[in-house]
Amino acid sequence: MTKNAKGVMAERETEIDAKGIDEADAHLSQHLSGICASYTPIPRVSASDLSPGDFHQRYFVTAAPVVLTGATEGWPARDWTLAGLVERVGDNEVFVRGGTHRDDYRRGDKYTIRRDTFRGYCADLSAANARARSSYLAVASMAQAFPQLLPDVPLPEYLTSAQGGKLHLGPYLWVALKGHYEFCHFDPDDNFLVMVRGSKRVLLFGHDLDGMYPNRLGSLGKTVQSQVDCDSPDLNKFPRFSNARCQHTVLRPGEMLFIPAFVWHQVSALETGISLNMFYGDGGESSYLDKICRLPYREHFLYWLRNIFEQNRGYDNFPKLLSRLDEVLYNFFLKQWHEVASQEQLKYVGDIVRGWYKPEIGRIEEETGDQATSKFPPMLKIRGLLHRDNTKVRTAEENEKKVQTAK
Ligand SMILES: O=C(O)CCC(=O)C(=O)O
Repeated sequence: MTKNAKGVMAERETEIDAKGIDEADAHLSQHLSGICASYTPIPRVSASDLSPGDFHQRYFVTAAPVVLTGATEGWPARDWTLAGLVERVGDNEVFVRGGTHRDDYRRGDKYTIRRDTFRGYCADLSAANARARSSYLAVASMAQAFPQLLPDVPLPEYLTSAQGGKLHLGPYLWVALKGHYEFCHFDPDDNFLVMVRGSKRVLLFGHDLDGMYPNRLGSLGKTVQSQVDCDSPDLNKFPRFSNARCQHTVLRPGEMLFIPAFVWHQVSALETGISLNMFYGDGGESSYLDKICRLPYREHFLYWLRNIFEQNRGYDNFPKLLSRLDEVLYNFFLKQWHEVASQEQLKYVGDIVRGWYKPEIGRIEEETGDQATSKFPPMLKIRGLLHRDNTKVRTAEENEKKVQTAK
């Protein structure tokens, strides 16, 4: 056996302590099972027993989450270790979230961001120091941050086959310290979450705006976050959380979880580890848009879209954005999901948006006579937690200086 292979084996052996993981999961799950209206395991199916066509019919079309075991056999990424990745891509620059131990992070309200090298971040993780406990290397675009690793991550057949879909974004890399709590949220895409090393506890809460208390409209971020801390829900503040229906699993190396679009999810790292994910949707020109305008997605899609409009409301170009709504929506759907919206879809969504902003639109028409002037319509922007207006990204030197000052 080569030295590197030995290293991989050693890491695998120490990582799989099934009893410890089950105990941690049981501890975290204890109160939830007594609180939620239902608490059931996410079904697990062996990929060798599930063709892409069957996955499509049984899970994708019905928006039913499933853990696919053995779905990543043969992926070079299955041999990754943190030490091995540091050797290969340690000098690559990454953006690391900070403040992840704080309550406002658990609500998805706020985090800082700093530049580091992958090596620097992993050194903190190995030391399990205070900075590691308040940091997360989350949603790192492999194409941008780790292009050398892209060949190690093939897209699953469930996505690439004729019955598969269209990749929206990713793959992304996530590296978490044991104990990290990722805020509960939903994404505007179907999603495969793949565990490479370590394990994560995943809680899903379906499509449920009422029981999950989304942050107020206009909250920053591409996702919609829940105010509920799923580890210790405050039922005095969030009583309807007791109506939530929870599905849970512990995702282990090599396993892949299908999280349907707009399904609430909360993820906690039971061990330090590496995971990947890819955001996608239905294949075809505009089938994804068709799907999310229908049940069970519609209410969440519209809440998400309204949240994005509200993020743009305070900006000078908001009236122009409303006055050229069809073009704005067309460009937005193309950018988000590579969807080419039809006239009918634009009318359907546009009428809903016009309903939200009727008074503003009335005023604009009075003031401007509804004349479009510039060649290009303004862009509907997702003003993320990372939004440049609000968050300063520190350079490695500034960061180092801050660390030195703090010592
Ligand atoms: O693994 C995590 O911490 C979160 C993953 C996630 O939110 C996602 O895959 O959408």
